[in-house]
Amino acid sequence: MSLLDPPNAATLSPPAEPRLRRGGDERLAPIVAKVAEGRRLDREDGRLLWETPDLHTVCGLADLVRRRLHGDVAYYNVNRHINYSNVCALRCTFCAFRRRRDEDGAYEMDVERVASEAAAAEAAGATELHIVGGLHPHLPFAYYTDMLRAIRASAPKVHLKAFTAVEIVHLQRISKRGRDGLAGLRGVLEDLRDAGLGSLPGGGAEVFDDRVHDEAFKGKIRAHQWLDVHRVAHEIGLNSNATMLYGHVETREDRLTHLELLRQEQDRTLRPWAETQGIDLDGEAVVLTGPDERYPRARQPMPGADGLDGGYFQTIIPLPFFPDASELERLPGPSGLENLRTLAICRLMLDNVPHAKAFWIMQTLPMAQFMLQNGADDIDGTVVWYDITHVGGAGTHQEVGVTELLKAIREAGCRPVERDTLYRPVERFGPHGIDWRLAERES
Ligand code: V47
Repeated sequence: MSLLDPPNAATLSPPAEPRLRRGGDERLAPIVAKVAEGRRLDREDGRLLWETPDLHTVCGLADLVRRRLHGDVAYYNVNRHINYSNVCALRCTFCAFRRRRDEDGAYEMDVERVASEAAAAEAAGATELHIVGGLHPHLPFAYYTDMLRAIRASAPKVHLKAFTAVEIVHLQRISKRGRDGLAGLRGVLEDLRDAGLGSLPGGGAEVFDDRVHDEAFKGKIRAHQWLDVHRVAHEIGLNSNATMLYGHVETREDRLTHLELLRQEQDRTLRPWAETQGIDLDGEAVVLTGPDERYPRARQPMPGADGLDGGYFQTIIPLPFFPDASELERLPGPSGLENLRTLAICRLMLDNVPHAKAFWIMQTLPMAQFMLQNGADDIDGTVVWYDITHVGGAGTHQEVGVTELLKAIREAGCRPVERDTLYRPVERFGPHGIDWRLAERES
């Protein structure tokens, strides 16, 4: 084996029982005991996880629960992002993507262009399109449903993960259902689903706090509206993701509130399923990260599982704030250690969300690789074009091939598994690795 060969995942030792390392922060002992037993961490625990200098133990615990959930598997996917327009009526101070309609660099794609990009993505083997844009003041609701239908026609197999909750509320308004409350929201989501929408991405959540909202993204939807959109999406059978944008004007306390609100919502969603699975609830809490004996049947929800009527949050994606070219350029953005700790704490506090994603485009591939050993089980995909942030001066063209993703995952001591958007394993066949089908799940 040359020094450049990645180590074999099988050479890594299996997860140890959680314990405090010698010289570790003794205050963490009760948290270690809770993780060992699969009991929920509370807000005080969260505070300590942020405060302690013993990052080693924090990351070790996150790695342990990640291994309980996923063993040595690390997920990636073959995807493309399409940002159909950067024109946006909002003025979020952290955003360097938005343009006014009359501003240099403003663009909007017509439906044909989006459909042809989708066809090219499918022809290149992508299983997923991630489609988002700004709140365009003039495009009508029909543009969005036409776009989905046109993609369905030009790329019938690809999964459409599209529109943040912020866009969905905008669509509710422009389709004149703003006054119909949750029924109006449901109508919009049903129309989009019927036109081809497959799931919702996690964007637009930022940080669930009113002060931060007013300072950094005034005019955007508030926490309860973001949660309403995802709840209704789940009710009509769509899965979704959740993000947390951190490292700007929020406090660590605000981040804990954000995670608690997501956790509460997911408890509510998953409780009937957990009861069907005989999962031993921790009071009202559905904890998926405990020791094996707490899960007589399935440990994790899968689409269409017994007792599961609709969708749920699949993955938490902590997004580190990048100040470059935004109105908050004066801020430094989070450090590497803060990124690592935030990921680990997300993994530990969000014990009822099956996956934690280190989005390599924002974390960088070397950091995402490291995160696979500290709580993350997913590094997202091949992406190709990414417009929202430009990390370290990167251009919009950011592509890593599957070979590079595989190498990064193996080097981290993990076993790469290609997934579709719903975390079902994908199998490639044919001469160029472009054809794909869903694989049988390992038991
Ligand atoms: O909502 C905007 C964030 C998000 C900046 O669901 C910024 O699988 C950092 O949600 N610095 C969009 N972040 C990205 C997103 C996402 C990405 C990958 C996968 C998934 C998924 C979702 O990007 C926005 C906002 O929170 N963002 N500006 C910035 N300067």
